[in-house]
Amino acid sequence: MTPPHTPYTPEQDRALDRDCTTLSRHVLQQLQSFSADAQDLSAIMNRIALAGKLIARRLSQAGLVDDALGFTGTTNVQGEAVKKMDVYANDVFISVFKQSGLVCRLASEEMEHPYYIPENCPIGRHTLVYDPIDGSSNLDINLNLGSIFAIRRQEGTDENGQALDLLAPGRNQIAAGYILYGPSTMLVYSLGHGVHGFTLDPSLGEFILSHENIQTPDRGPVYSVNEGNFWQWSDGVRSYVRYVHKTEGYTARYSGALVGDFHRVLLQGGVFLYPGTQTKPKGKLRLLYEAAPLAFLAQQAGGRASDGTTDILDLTGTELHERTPLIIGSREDVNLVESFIQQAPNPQTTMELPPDSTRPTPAGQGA
Ligand code: AHM
Ligand code: MG
Repeated sequence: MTPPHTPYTPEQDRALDRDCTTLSRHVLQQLQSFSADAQDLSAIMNRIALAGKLIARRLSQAGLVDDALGFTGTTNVQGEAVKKMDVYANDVFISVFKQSGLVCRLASEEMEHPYYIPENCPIGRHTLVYDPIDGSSNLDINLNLGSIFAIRRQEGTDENGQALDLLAPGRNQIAAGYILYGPSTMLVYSLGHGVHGFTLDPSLGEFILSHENIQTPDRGPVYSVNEGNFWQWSDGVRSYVRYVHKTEGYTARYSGALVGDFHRVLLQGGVFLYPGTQTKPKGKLRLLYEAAPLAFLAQQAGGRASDGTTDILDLTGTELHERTPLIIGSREDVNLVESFIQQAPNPQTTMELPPDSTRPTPAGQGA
């Protein structure tokens, strides 16, 4: 029987207020410490949240203000067309950390080399790695987007300015998370003690705990992959996708923005894949600021992430903007994809591209 409608009472509001857990309070609770390091991490998370609020605000007005949408006319270090919002969001992260005394380097998808803040280095030996706007092809059509981040501790002095310590495995990350700009803005993060989701209450300007201790189901119905690349995948990936086509209970979901697609499988189970293709053998996604942070979250939520043979958290990079194939989500689903890849007669084989493989990139989409 449907319970009778309970009329709203001001007490409900007060009860909610009393239970509101803000991000900064949560970080300190998670660390169970008020040490200087814990305070630093709490402050870093607060700055990331501030960047998320600024970006969310700009996105919510993007169709109404000048110079928010569209391309800059330049390409980034990876040869991808840069959008105005990519630049804005990258600058937001820099500006919220610039005079914070909290991090001494910022490494991002939009910068060839890390941005150094030398005056912070003696006190703040953390590095923030981030993708300021992920899923840029969704920008001009008002669909979901994200920012991805991880906090790493600087190993060594990085005297030659090459940031080689950032190539260490993702298991070394201290914290990781993302901000999802969807119908509501959410910040999901982990400090290595479970995964927790916060929803931005715009009336308070605060991220409030809404999804505590997220657990990914061991398997789920969703497979999330760009099937437009079908003929460019290896035999193993194609066999897996043929298998889900023939098996009852699977459903496809793909938004073209990793954060939203990952958020779905994190909460509801299933698997997201961006495998290598013939033109991009390591796929499209970057290890340092896309795959590794999300792998950290997946693992903390009981799921996992792989490049097809190796756990993403065990991969060491050879360069800052290195790409990796990514298979991420529910543990059993990731294992299943891996088994198709590993059992394929020749894991490296890819089909010849069909003759009309040079179709133009659709308007509004970068590389
Ligand atoms: P971006 O960081 O330049 O936006 O690229 C990453 C995005 C991911 O969000 C998404 O999963 C993927 O690219 C989509 O690529 P495709 O359009 O090839 O399916
Ligand atoms: Mg990205």
